[in-house]
Amino acid sequence: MTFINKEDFKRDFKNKYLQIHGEEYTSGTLEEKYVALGFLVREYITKQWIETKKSYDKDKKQVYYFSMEFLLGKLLSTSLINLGIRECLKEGLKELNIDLEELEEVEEDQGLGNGGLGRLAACFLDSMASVNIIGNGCGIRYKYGFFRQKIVDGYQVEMPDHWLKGRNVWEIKKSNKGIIVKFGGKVKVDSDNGRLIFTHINYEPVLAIPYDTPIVGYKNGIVNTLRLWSAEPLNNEFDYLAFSRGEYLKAIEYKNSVEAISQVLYPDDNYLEGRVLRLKQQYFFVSAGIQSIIRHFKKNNNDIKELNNKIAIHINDTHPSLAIPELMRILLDEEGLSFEEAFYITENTISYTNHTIMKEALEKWPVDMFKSILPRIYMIIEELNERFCKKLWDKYYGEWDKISRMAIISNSNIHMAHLAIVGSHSVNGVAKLHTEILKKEEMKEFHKFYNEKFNNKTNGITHRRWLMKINPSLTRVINESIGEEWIKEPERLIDFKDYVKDKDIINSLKVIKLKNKIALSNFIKESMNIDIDPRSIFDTQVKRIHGYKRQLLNVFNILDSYNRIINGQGEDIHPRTFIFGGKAAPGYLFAKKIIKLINSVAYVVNNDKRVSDKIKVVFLENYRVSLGEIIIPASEVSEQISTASKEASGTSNMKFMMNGALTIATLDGANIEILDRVGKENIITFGLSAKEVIEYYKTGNYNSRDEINKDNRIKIIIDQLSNPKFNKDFSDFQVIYHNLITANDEFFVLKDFNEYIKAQDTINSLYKDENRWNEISGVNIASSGFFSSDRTINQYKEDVWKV
Ligand code: 26Q
Repeated sequence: MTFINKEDFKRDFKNKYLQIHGEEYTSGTLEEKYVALGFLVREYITKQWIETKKSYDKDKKQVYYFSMEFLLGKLLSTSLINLGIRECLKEGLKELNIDLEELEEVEEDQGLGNGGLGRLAACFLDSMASVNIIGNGCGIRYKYGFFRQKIVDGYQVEMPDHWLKGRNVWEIKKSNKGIIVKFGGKVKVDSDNGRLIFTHINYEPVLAIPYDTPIVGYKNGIVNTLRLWSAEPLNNEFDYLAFSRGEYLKAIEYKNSVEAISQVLYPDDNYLEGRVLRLKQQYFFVSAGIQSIIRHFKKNNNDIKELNNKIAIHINDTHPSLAIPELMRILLDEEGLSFEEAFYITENTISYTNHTIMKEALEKWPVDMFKSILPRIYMIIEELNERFCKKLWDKYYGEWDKISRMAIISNSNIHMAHLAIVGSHSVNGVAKLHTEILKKEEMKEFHKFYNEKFNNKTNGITHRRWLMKINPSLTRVINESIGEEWIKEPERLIDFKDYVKDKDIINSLKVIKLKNKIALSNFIKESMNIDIDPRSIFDTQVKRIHGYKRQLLNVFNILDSYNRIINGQGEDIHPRTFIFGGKAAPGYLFAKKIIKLINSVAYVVNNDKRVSDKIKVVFLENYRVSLGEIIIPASEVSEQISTASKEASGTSNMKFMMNGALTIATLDGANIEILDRVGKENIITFGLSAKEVIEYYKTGNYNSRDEINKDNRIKIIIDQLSNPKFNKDFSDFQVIYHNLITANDEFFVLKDFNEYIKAQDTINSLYKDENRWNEISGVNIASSGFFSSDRTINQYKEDVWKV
């Protein structure tokens, strides 16, 4: 029962095609058909969008999710699934000789994010709409998303992602809802009857124009909004400069400097580069977002002091933490509240998620730079800092070191995490272990001071995309055994556990996995011309390339297997295909060398007849949401091997599990909670614990050379790094060598090597019993419901947003 039937749809489609392209659909290209279908679907969505907006009860609390990144991927098929009309449209199109899946392929990925944090924001939007929260996204409409990766001679090459070159059928530009954001200039201070009045003068105005994208809830009639802001020059300003004073070049400079703000997504993750433009991006979207929230709020409410009861603003990491002083600014300078009143409202409106404990990722801005770009915001931060330090003085009188460690401003830097903690009522980590480390290590002094603010919200993923969309055959088998209730209540997937010993189910799981593996093999054959054996174990590590994620450890296992096979000791090694994907930050040399190393090893291994029926290695270029959607359902081993304590949560671990892969994991991030759910027989864990890693860092008692001396296998592998067979350019892997030896192997690759190899051997022996393997696979699927982002969002809703 839906709002459209096949015949009406066919008529609508033909009309839409005619209206847009001025021709009959029969002669059109795939692109033209995609565009017509996209606009038609948007029209269907718009009816529900308007209904949703009308139904906003002005007493009901609204959530705004602020994020520098939203990694949506493609929207057509998930929107159709959520509308409940995908099957109907598919059949209708088929009768018009059009293949829906071919059209879905045409859509560009919306890649406005780096990795986990950006994809999490996208999963959260889907879940908010699906669990009936009025939840809006707020971010930046980057003209260029995350770069496209090409592999040339084994090296990563970055190309621009011009994702808007075709037509974006989803966004709607709201030209009449522009907002002015002010940069630079000075603050004039006057006194009016003892009250200070702050006026921002001589600033550079930037016009923020919103583009709205509909976010469709699952079969509930709800359509929320993702609002992305684009920076434009203020027209009259441009004209004025250009034509009345003839300062043509100045006008062009102004235009360029403004447009630069929403030009490109910064491609760093878990690493901070303190660029002026990045700071401008942050203030730009936060200021536009907060101003528009207040404007909308005041339409329905006359008491600004009610703000925190009607609005919850969530900040995705510290990147949007200027929301705190920006909201303060509006409450102080525009609404005339006292500092205490403004702070009370701000603190109770804003909540903050931390995604990392890596020191090099913690944001800080030099005071001088900050002051010149955001003079009024700086004054507010200064005052927040003074008041906060005063509280610290009262409590910790005499402990000056502690006070300076906790201050928002210290050593001429503004510490954004401190600002975020002080200015919000909730601070959460993204997995149990991560939250514990925040409380006991990284933020322990803040945790002592603000005990009640800290809480855990283990991440999740939307099962609508990461199971229903990408693995329809598995979805069918689940539905046929336990019914469809799990779709609305994903934790009911656990009912599937009763079926995992069933012969027919085990057989179906086998058949489905093989089918998905064949599809991936075909994709690899077409895109890289490499033949892989669908009967081999598909072992996958796809994620950003980073030292702490330890792709290097994975490579060491491959080299060790290679050496064993060549020495005639590889009988127990089951044929395996090692699949990699992921991008390195363009300035992160070590990560780029890891990519080169994987490709060099792939070249040697894939071309050596002695091992080619046992191991294959492929690095798939340009890993992105839509590539993950092909790789994940075809994978059998999920590599989650970060140095314990470093991966805040991980979310690909959840995606693989939900599609029946077995996890080989360190006790890090959400891996621990996967273990808790599946039980130790159904996951393979190895390596140092977080406690041990932290202890080594504290004592400095680790020496990587000891590991090399102890273990001849490691010695051989390290020698291979400089063997011309792997390494035509001798200097190529010096950075890796240096990292392991001179820099004392900061991520404990060598320390965990032996246990990792043993864990890999366990996989080889488990795989021998196909039935047992698939039973474990079934347990993983059945236990994955907890990791639906619907659960996560409901927890935020209850504990943090109080909607
Ligand atoms: C900061 C300053 C300047 C330029 C870039 C950045 C920047 C950009 C992106 C810093 C960090 C990121 C992304 C971080 C990220 O994706 N973290 C991951 O978040 C996931 C969702 O919570 C977790 O599952 C992962 O463990 C965590 O690594």
